[in-house]
Amino acid sequence: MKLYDGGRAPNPRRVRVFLAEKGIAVPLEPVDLGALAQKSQAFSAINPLQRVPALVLDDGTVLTESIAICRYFEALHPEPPLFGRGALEAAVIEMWNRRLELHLLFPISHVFRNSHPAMAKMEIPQVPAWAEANRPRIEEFVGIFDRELANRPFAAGDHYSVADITGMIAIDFMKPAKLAVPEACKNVRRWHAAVSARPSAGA
Ligand SMILES: N[C@@H](CCC(=O)N[C@@H](CS)C(=O)NCC(=O)O)C(=O)O
Repeated sequence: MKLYDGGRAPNPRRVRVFLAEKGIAVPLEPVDLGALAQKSQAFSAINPLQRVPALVLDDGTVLTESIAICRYFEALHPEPPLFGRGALEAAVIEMWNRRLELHLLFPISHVFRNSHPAMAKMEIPQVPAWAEANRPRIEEFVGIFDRELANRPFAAGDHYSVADITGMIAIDFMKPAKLAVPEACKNVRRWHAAVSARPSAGA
């Protein structure tokens, strides 16, 4: 088994943090995104979408999509449960993970990819207006998330879950995108500090 990794990029980090929470060690194969190694012939043969992470199993099966990879490891190593226990908890975690992906991580990624000069070689064409269109959406969602976190310690309830991983990495990704959590969003700041203090956050 080999995990094709992308260093500081957010999606590969989601999988590394998930593995660290589970205490699972998987051999990593770095893919140098700065050098556009994801677009090489060799890596395109592994993932024609030219994106990381990608997990190659011993029988040659290739899994891509961060959450699909995390679900694979969750099924093999159910403890600690990061996708929830029972129908309701699992659904609430799924809901918050999707919300944090669709309304936070992806819009931040759109801002970064469409406004940062270093991304011009990856995001073709860069559309600065799309970066601008996403800025207010991010601020609106962070406000909604802040109100939710007034009543619970973690993104989806009383327990740390994959939704916290997606959320933490999204907030961390605000820095290179030159975005910030508003001062007034004290609950998001408190939650982010708490999840970032976990040893897995350094993965
Ligand atoms: N939906 C995919 C997204 C994967 C993705 O976009 N990965 C980025 C790094 S965070 C990438 O490989 N980018 C390379 C490129 O855009 O050329 C997932 O969840 O894993």
